[in-house]
Amino acid sequence: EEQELKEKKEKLWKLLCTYLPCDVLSLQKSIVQHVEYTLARRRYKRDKCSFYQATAISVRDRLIERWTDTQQYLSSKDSKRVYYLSLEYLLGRNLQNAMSCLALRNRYAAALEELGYSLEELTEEERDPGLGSGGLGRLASCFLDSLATLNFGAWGYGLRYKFGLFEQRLISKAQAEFPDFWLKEGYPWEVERPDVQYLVRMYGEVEDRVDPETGEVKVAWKGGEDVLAEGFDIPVPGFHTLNTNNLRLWTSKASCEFDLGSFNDGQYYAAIEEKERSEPLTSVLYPCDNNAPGKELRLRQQYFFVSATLQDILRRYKKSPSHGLLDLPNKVAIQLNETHPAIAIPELMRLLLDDENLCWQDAWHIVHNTCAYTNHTVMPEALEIWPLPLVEQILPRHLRIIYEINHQFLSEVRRRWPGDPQRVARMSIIEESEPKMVKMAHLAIIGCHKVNGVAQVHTGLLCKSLFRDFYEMWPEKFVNITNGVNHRRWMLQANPAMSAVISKWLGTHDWVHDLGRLERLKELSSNPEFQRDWQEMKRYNKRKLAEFIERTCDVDVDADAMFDVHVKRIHEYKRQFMNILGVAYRYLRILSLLAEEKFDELRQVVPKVVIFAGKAAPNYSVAKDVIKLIIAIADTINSDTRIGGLLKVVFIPNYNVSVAEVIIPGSDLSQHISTAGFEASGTSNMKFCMNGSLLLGSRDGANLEIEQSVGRANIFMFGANTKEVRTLQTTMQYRKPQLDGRLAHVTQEIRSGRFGPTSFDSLVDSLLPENDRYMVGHDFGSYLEALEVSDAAFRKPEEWTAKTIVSCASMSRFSSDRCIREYAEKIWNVEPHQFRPPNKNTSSS
Ligand code: GL2
Repeated sequence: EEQELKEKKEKLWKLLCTYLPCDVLSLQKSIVQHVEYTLARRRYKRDKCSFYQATAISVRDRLIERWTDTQQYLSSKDSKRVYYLSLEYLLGRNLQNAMSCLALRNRYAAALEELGYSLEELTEEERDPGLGSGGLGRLASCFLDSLATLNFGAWGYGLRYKFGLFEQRLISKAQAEFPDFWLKEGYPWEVERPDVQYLVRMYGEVEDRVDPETGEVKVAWKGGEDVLAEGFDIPVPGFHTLNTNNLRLWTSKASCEFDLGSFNDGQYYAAIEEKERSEPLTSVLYPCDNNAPGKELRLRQQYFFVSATLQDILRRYKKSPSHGLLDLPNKVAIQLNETHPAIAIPELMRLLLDDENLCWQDAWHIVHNTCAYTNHTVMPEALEIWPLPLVEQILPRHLRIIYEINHQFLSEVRRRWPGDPQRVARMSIIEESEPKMVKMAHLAIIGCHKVNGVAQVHTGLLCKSLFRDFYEMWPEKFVNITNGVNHRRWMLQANPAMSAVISKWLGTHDWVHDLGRLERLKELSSNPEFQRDWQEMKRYNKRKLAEFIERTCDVDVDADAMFDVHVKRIHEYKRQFMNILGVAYRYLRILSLLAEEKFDELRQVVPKVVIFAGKAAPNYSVAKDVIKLIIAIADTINSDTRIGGLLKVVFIPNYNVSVAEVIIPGSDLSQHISTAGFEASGTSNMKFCMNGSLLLGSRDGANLEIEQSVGRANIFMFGANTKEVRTLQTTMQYRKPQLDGRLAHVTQEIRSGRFGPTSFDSLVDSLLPENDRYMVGHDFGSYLEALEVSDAAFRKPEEWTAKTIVSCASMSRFSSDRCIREYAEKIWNVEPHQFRPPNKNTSSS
């Protein structure tokens, strides 16, 4: 009997150990069942939202099995894990990505078709989780995708902001912000983990305690407030591999340890209110891009995030009985995405010293060899510094640790450079200002074994100027890893038409795994038939974008015009202002050609649609003025019937990942025109090139490396380089060059009310040489010339098409796969481990 029972059990387990079936009928069943049982909706009611959610949950079911298996497999391998700590992620929509990863896209599309839905329409139901403000957050998401695809055991950690980056609407010709409650309909991709909770303490005071036995002084952190962190997990699938990683996002909850004393005093409501105070901690994402807001809540968010994450990492690590803490750096790599999570350095020290009772040297060895820091900006206003009194108030124990780190570090500096007090002051973590400030970048550099910049020129600036003292001290600590993007999202998913053409002409899909395979397209770049396919594909994408523009901006644009795109956060250094001034110049020139009846020259004008999109931080008034100016100029131009279809200008509202997926494939030319030395890398430049759009770029960030890859003939570069900008910044103060005549004319027209009643005085005044920090005046002439060169190139369709093909085919270096391999080798020292189940049915892939 016992034997029989055992056999029965084994049979049952075998049955249960099979992956969920993935034939079309089973997918349909699972969708309909989720509509009925998970969502409790009527299955016959046609309701896109429910069907989207049910489909998402059905896909998630299939991810979960791989996800739990991957985690178990990696634990059994005892392989080193990577933890990516980022306060921001811009995941984009997940439905199509997950289906493609599972290789089930076609089957789901067929299943839905028979149920009366198209995959495309359901895709539109998904809201973007806007948990980031710009390129840094999107980069983190590309990294998660590549980590899973390349079979690295890696977890992302972040915060589950209740309100993501605000929704931008254009009201009264200006930006208006609305809360983005992305969780309104629930987020079907996440799994709540009520069993994963940690207490995070803030405030309180520290006390020195002498151990009566050893005489050793121990620091105790007492009092303060506890907040509860609870995890929500989102599976991160790899593409065509079973490996599925995890993104764990923390939400703050009231800690359940109520003050019983207050209850008994009849203070029931007061006690609950007090505890509820912790709820707002993860309510909102700070919307500033490349700017450190310096708010108390932000520091609390950062610490809350870091503390919960490190407790979670240590708990997982300690689960294995063979793991001694000193071995942590061999099993765990922690990557700090910017300094936002840099408080991890003293927090990990605290956990090791106070909770694990390690000595300082051991704790420091562990922290230093486990953590690494990526810098994403050299802009002073983006470098995080915290008022020391604030740190002392919220994190008194950490301040003590920071003092000790600084003390030991500065002793080393003094030993290396005796008699150089200025150097000591420059390198200190504490800035001796009033009030004193804590420099998070210094803390991160000192506490980490590697520091990396995100493009060659950017890393060069870190070593030569921003962190020069540190580079002199530890040259081997600094490495460059140029950014990359996930080409599977930005080509395969966003541009299926192009992917089909590429696969057809290469005769294989293998480029999806290895972007280097695209190189073979270069030989075909002048083949007339290939060119025809390519041009048709571009026109198709442009028509889709034109429809989108009609829907969102109510402007009718001609898909045969050149689509010239400038989309990114609105920032002075990104110089959308320069672009719109150039647009105004083009308009005025067309008008003067018309007035002078120069019809031959008019025929030479390339019809153009200039497309802007991007959000301005709500309190960044200059950036909001730039949006107003763009809208004012667009209105004037679009309603001027004299110029016919020669020029149109649109500002597409609420730029986000999904909007980018429509805009980028439909562009001919894209602008990346930051002042040299300000854009650390830029990543949309890579996405545009991958989609057969040519770059018009300044000599900044990754533009320079893109130029090397695509060749000078296939990119339009202009303006001062970083070195020249540096010199100009000092000389312009007293040399005051004359404003370019064309620029002077445009600004005069703006002031005179040609583009509406607002004179935009403060914007226009910013062009005066003494104010022109971003060199708009200096670069304007060469900018216009680059535009002319691009116009001339566009007039020759075959040559233009060949350029776009070569440019796309040269992008292999800019895949996030390459980038992740470099991190793995240069910083993390990790190997991939691919999970292959021994006895599961894996027919789905
Ligand atoms: C940024 C840089 O500005 C941008 O140039 C870079 O491409 C990304 C990713 O490395 O990081 N830094 C930053 O704070 N934001 C960025 O986009 N928000």
